[in-house]
Amino acid sequence: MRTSESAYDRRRLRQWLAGEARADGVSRRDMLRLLAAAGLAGAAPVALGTPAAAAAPGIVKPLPDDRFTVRGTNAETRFAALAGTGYHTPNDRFFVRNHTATPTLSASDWALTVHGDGLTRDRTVDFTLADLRKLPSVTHSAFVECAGNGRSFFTSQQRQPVSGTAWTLGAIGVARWRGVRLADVLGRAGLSRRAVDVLPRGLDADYVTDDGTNLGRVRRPLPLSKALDDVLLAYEMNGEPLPPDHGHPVRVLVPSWIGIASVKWVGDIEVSAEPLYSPWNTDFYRLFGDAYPDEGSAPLTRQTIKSAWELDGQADLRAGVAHRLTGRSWSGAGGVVRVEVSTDSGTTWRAARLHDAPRRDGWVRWSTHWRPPAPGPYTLLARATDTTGRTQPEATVHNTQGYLFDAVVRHPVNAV
Ligand SMILES: Nc1nc2c(c(=O)[nH]1)N[C@H]1C(S)=C(S)[C@@H](COP(=O)(O)O)O[C@H]1N2
Ligand SMILES: [Mo]
Repeated sequence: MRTSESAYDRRRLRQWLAGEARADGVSRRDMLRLLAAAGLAGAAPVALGTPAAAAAPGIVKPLPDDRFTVRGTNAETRFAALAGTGYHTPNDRFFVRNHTATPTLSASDWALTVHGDGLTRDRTVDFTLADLRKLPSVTHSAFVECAGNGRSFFTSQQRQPVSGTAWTLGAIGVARWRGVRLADVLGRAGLSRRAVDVLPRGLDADYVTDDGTNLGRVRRPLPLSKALDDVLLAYEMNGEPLPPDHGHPVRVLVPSWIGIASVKWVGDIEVSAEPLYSPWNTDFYRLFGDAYPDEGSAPLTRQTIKSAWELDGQADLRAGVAHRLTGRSWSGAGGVVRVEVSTDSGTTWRAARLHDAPRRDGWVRWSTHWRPPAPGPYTLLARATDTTGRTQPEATVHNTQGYLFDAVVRHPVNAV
């Protein structure tokens, strides 16, 4: 289709402008001519000649190699960089998942528009940041975790193909969020008894898929019951104004649900008397595959259960010496009450020591001691159980987009 082709082309050109596309063998003059033809003239290319791996395109904060692994427009936290950092993930180590790029928004110009036929008299109400700050504030510790966190293990452990960003386990962070209850804002806007769905939408650029389809701005409907329960409009993260990459000035924060629900840079919220659909609760964020119906599972909500060692893969550990090894486990269904670890590929298991009380929206830190008996390769395993009795299985049932990986991850290390 012509329109989608030209949208794709414009997107690529914009990527080139941002220094994120390679144009090997094409002269700068030719690129500028293409830009002019696409109506993008006047925009100045940045950082021409920067090595591709230096940064994730569109992410504002620094992404040093020892803290992040850059994956396309996203940055994954390295678990090894969390060792000793405390319960909350520092903002400078918190993973970033961007469909496009972090927009530059000014807090003083920002306003949230609440609208739709789920409001009394179908009105439209605007809230500035100052308006939100006048409402009672709430502080809540909660993880944000991408639905695709752990996706790469479908391939590396289960030999199954999946589409999407090949995260290991670092597409999660826990922060102390401060903001206002969405329920309070909807109440002030005038919620009608007919309201059923709430659709927050980001102010970042339209998302254009790899095949050139423009899906519009990131938006995902939330059932009213969840919206009125524990959802926040957050303006602070770990005691600081929300950083640009995490939704400045205001994001939605949906505790215990998959990350896509927590829309960043929220600009408007539609309140609807009918159920709403967007690509993010139809084509994406359902389970598709042999084990699921053709239309996919119901839209995904709660996160699943996982564990991670605070060690790089293939980390070197000295043989014959006792090491204190640490990690974290979490579950969207209930707090983690038990973590078992194995240092011999799963032959024997023992309990890890837990350092936090179980909390559904957060994680528990744990530790264990291990003396690698002799030099050579070893596989470390960790398996969590939550308050609902759910435990990590040996394998996750396959789904084509690689969501909700919950199986025990095999973590290779080398005793040296
Ligand atoms: N507006 C907007 N909101 C968004 C996204 C986005 O690209 N644009 N990504 C979503 C996804 S898929 C995830 S996992 C989380 C990531 O939040 P973080 O970047 O603050 O870690 O934000 C969600 N909210
Ligand atoms: Mo995500």
